[in-house]
Amino acid sequence: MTRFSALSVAVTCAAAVLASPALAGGHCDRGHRILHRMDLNGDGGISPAESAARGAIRFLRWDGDGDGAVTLEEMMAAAQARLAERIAKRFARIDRNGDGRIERAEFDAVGSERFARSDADGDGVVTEAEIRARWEGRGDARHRERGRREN
Ligand SMILES: [Ca+2]
Ligand SMILES: [Ca+2]
Ligand SMILES: [Ca+2]
Repeated sequence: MTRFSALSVAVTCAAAVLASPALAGGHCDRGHRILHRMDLNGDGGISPAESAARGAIRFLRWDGDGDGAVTLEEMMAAAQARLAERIAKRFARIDRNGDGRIERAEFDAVGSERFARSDADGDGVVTEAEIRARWEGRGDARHRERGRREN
């Protein structure tokens, strides 16, 4: 998604969310998250200055050597750093005893727990509604996590 279309979604969803807050947890969830991230002064809308500020932060993050230009290598390095951070966190979550190895039992335990969390009503079957509810919840969790990282 280009920055412009992300902004359009955010603005459209902001209007919908303001009209009906219940929509915030539905199909506008992504737009709502984008809006929340970009609306720096919290007035419920994204100004050109806020959009530019968001872009400037991303540019600074990408411009590893700070020479005012982003090379492909710098963009790759930024992406790899993010990916490495994500994988390290995931590894730490699965490696329950922290011995630096994911044993099969640790791996299987995570899978069983994931299934149990998804099967909200505990009937032994994960339905589409349960999957959807879980993904919407994850979206909120990621939003909170991102908010923590950026603050
Ligand atoms: Ca550079
Ligand atoms: Ca382990
Ligand atoms: Ca179920």
